[in-house]
Amino acid sequence: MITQLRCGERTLLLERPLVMGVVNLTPDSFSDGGRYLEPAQALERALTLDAEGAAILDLGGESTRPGAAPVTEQEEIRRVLPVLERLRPRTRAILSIDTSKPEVMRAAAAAGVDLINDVYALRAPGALEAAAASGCAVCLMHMQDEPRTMQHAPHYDDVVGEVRAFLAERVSACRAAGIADARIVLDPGFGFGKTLEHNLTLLRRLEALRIAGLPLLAGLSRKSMIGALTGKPSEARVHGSVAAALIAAQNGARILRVHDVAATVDALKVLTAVTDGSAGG
Ligand code: HH2
Repeated sequence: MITQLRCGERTLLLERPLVMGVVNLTPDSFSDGGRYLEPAQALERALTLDAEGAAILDLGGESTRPGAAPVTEQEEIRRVLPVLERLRPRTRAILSIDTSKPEVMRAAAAAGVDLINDVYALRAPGALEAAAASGCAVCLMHMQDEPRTMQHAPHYDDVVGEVRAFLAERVSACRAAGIADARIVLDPGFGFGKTLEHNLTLLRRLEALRIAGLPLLAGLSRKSMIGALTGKPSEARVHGSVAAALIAAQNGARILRVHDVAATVDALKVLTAVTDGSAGG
């Protein structure tokens, strides 16, 4: 298994599961939309998540929730860049940009971002080239359909096999574009064109998605599957989300994308203490 992720000039060690904290700079994200729209508020939020132990801070200027309104390149850059520029000199955390647009990737890379997190897995025209040229690490996520319609009628004959085949194809496309395996992270895309059953199957069989030893990322935090299982609204899904993150880590995920960083970091400390000790008996 690959335990070092190359992010430009930097290396992220993935020997143990790490937390990626979500900073949404959007008016309409499903769990925290509109709360951190001003650059100063967003910066403060990012620094709080950093202090809580996030190894990666993921900044997003476009919501991908079902039915969310699309955002132009210029608007996305306007939302994200001022925060990135102020954040870069103030943290050692890996900075990630959650985007699918090549122009945004280029602007973010110039501002010092280390990782490109793309829910379209670099399928937009020019995205592969922009990511390759950036030197950044990339996260390739599976999505069936597109955000506007993805939850209408998700269907798979074999959800694990199909997600795996998609990710394998995207890894090949990255390699052909000059992105080395040491720069790639894979993500099944929980909630992106999936029913509750599909999500549970993917979580149960996460390890089957490891392709060429590449590290896996899981984003389960506050998602509707947690709501379906607990009956709670998004702001009250912390406990369910921590449980899901822990299961994902036990099943092989090395990066957990979460809103509730402090709680997840504590839970992972407990898990890591148990798994680290297991080798010595
Ligand atoms: N989920 C969301 C956004 N980006 N990126 C990856 N790699 N994996 C995920 O599961 C993932 C993601 C959706 O969550 P959130 O950012 O909270 O909401 P929104 O898209 O509405 O901003």
